[in-house]
Amino acid sequence: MIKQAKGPIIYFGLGAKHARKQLIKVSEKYKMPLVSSVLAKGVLDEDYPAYLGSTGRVAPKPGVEAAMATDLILWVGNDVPFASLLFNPNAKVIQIDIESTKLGKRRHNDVAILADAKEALKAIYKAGTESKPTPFYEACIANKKNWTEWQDSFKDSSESPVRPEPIFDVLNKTASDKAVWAIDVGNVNINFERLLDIKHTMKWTTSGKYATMGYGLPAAIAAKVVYPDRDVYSLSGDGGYAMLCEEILTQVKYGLHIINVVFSNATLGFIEAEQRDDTHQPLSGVDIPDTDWATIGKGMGAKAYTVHDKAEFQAAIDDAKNTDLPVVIDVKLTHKMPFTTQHMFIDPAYQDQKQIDEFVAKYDAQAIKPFRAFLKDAKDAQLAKADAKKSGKKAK
Ligand SMILES: Cc1cc2nc3c(=O)[nH]c(=O)nc-3n(C[C@H](O)[C@H](O)[C@H](O)COP(=O)(O)OP(=O)(O)OC[C@H]3O[C@@H](n4cnc5c(N)ncnc54)[C@H](O)[C@@H]3O)c2cc1C
Ligand SMILES: Cc1ncc(C[n+]2csc(CCOP(=O)(O)OP(=O)(O)O)c2C)c(N)n1
Ligand SMILES: [Mg+2]
Repeated sequence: MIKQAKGPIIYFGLGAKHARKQLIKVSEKYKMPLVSSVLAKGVLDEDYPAYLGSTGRVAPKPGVEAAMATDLILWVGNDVPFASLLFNPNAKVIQIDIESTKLGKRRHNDVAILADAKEALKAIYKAGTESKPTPFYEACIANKKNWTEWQDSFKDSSESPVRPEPIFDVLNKTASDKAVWAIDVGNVNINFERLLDIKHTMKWTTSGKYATMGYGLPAAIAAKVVYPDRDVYSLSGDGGYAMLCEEILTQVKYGLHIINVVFSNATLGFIEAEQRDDTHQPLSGVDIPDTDWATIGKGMGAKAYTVHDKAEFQAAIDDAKNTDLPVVIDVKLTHKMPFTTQHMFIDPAYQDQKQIDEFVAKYDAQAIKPFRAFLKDAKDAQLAKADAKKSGKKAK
């Protein structure tokens, strides 16, 4: 089945976290790009070219588009609740899970394999001969490159209030390879998912199944207690932070040097974007007061900073090295929201030009190309190569 497919992918979850090498070997041998659940971010290094990230509302564009274009999914140790909505409904599924109740639970499968992910992947690796790269495979890799370059183009943006990209650029450059990230619930899930260059040696957590706001601070406390020698960060929106900010007291009481970053945009942003952009309702109950989180943090005994741009954030991170206290960094963030990659307007082949123009202007998306364009380029390149080979043979 894998050999016959035009665009096979591997869709893995936390059940494959001990099978990093096998995922890569199967992907390379059969030329299958990799898409993961959100929680399985970090099983592979972010810069592995065929790893396209996750799929779903918080996911980056390459994973979402590959999931809609694939015709065969090798589904490994993955139990994403809404997965049936995220893929081409006609794609075939080969599912591997260690629990029989998970086989077919989220979506029909064509082949069910009750096995450990690592053992099953080893067997699949051995069973076949190497595949040549398909246009689908090449298009997925080109799509990821385009998306990464587009995101990177905002790293040094001087827009005010500051965008998330410059802040994540500092975190990517300063965090150690052993960093532990405790992520609250909101737009920070989207930004972390898309912008944090994870290494498989790092650890991270969020409230995956229940999406509980306020999770970031307590999770960071647990992380620092379990891993006292690793650098630990909590990343929260201002709404999530407000829910359990008193946990700074616990960090002070137990002398836990945690870097707590608050992304202050004076709104419950994730919900504001759902109301306005996804379901087109009037906004309701989302605005929250802009609050001086640094003063509150200082009041509780932390070292605290308010920052407005990349240089101030860098200075705060540098200065935080000089203290053993918990640290609060209140980032006064832009009100702009990341767009959901499930509702993009970027493809003139089937979308209205007026909507495309509005979308592109709103999100500075001029440099983003739709997956269809990469697929066409890859197909044309393979045809041209085949033609050149034929005419070369004739000339001989
Ligand atoms: C605000 C917010 C938004 C979110 N949006 C998204 C989104 O857009 N997309 C998304 O993907 N997620 C999203 N999530 C997370 C999502 O809800 C799920 O919690 C998560 O994706 C589940 O990940 P998982 O299936 O890898 O892990 P789990 O739920 O832990 O499932 C692991 C699976 O692996 C199996 N397994 C365990 N061990 C083995 C083994 N040795 N071999 C084989 N199988 C094994 C288990 O039986 C299980 O079926 C979001 C979360 C939040 C907070
Ligand atoms: C306890 C709880 N209440 C409500 C929600 C619904 N919800 C999900 S994200 C979100 C807004 C998050 O706002 P904020 O922390 O300010 O982050 P932002 O999206 O603005 O970056 C809300 C209300 C939730 N997930 N958990
Ligand atoms: Mg907010």
